[in-house]
Amino acid sequence: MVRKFKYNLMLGALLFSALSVDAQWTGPKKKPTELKEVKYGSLVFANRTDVAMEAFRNYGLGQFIHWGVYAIPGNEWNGVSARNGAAASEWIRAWKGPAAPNNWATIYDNLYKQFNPIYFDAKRWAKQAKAMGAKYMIFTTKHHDGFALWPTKYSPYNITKSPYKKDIVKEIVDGYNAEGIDVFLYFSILEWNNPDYMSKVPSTDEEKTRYNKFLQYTRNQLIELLKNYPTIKGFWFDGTWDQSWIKSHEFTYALEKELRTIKPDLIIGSRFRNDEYGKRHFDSNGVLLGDYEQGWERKLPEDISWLDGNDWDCVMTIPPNGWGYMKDWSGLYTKTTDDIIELLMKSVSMNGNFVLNFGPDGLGNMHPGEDVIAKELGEWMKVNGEAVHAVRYADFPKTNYGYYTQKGKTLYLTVVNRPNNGVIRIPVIKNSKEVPVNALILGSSFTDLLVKHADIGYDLDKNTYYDVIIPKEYISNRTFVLKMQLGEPRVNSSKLMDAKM
Ligand code: JFZ
Repeated sequence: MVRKFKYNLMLGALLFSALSVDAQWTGPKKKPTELKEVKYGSLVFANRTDVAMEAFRNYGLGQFIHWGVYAIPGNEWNGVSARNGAAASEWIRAWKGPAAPNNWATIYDNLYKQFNPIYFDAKRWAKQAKAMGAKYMIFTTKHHDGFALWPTKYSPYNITKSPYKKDIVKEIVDGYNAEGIDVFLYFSILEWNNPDYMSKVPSTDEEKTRYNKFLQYTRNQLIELLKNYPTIKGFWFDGTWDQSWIKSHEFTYALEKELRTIKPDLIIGSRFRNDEYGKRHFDSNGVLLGDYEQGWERKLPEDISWLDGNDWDCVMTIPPNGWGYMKDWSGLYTKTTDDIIELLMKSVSMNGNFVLNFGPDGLGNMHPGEDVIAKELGEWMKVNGEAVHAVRYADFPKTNYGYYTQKGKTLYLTVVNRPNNGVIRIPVIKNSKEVPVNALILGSSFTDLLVKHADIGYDLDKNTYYDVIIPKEYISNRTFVLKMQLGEPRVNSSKLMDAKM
């Protein structure tokens, strides 16, 4: 028993270290020292400039929803928590360790017979997402457990066999589209309970036949999704790290090509496939494999230079790591609305989309903690959304006050750290033709702040400084946004100072 438990812990450690190997793609990039011939590399090659991709760049904020039969247990079973035995709440089928029920996988694989989310109303979720300021959403059509939330022709393990019966993916797509929100479909390649699936490279003839069947099944389902839901904007792939898939580079290359032929403006992230050397996310020459970097999961780049000009998204949980419904949030650090706002602004300030995850329960309601965050974030977005949507990186030196974003001649500074002296001192790069000329605080009556050239001269890099004065009377209890217009510099200081202040 003890030995078995240790073994399971080891398995868990192995799993986590495998995942942290995955996470290597999310640091600054190391350029390959020599170029290789890559046959199964990128199918995109240049940053796309079509309408769909431009829309992607303008989203700013998105919503992720992880929903499936794992919502029924909500990370526990008969009052016993799976916290120490499962990698995450939506991973509960893989629950190991002494607390896991006997025959747990069998129990889990029968949960669909109880899946009946009587309170599910896609329109209500979509309205909430819209009020929160989300411009796109990503929905789990099928997670690692293999249960399809749409009536797929290619597997009996789907929503029509549940008491709910109706096509949830269709309800989501229609409900969100009606609110003007674009929909992306999350799709896990790997399946835990599919007899044709295997994680290792198939070696015997029998295995090869079986795995080929699995590959065809995957292709059929993806084409089916594109046909059933023609308004979707893209796929968000997952579960692509197993050797079986990695060694299928010829197949996955052809499949990506086929999907892009069916829908030329389809958006696919870098988590779909790898090149013939097994390099994932980026090929062996460092070229992005897809339309955007899809590796920023629960973490953010530190600097825009880490991104090499690529588009990207950051997907983020509210609890530490739980994507599906987690009934019990106690004893965990769950992110606050302020945390979320900061992560959002850090993302958009580096041209990324921030996608906040929700894990609704088995009846179709969001977790009460998620409802609170959606409401508070929505209130903030209502006032400050213009600093989030359709903005770009602003080429101003990094500042400790917060995060810049820019839209044409408008510069936004989301102030996370309000200075005690009321002076927001903005460094402007040497010879810049664009400096702040006026400023207001979004959502306040302070519409004409004092903006002046800081009379401290140039620093040794010949940068100069502009001061925006925040009135003492302005009471802020949350991050606020300075909106500034950029214009020609009117002053020319000749002073020189020693140190940056
Ligand atoms: C995957 C899933 O296993 C998880 O359940 C959830 O759906 C999430 C969005 O995606 O988890 C991962 C995948 C990749 C990494 C970490 C967790 N990674 O690259 O570090």
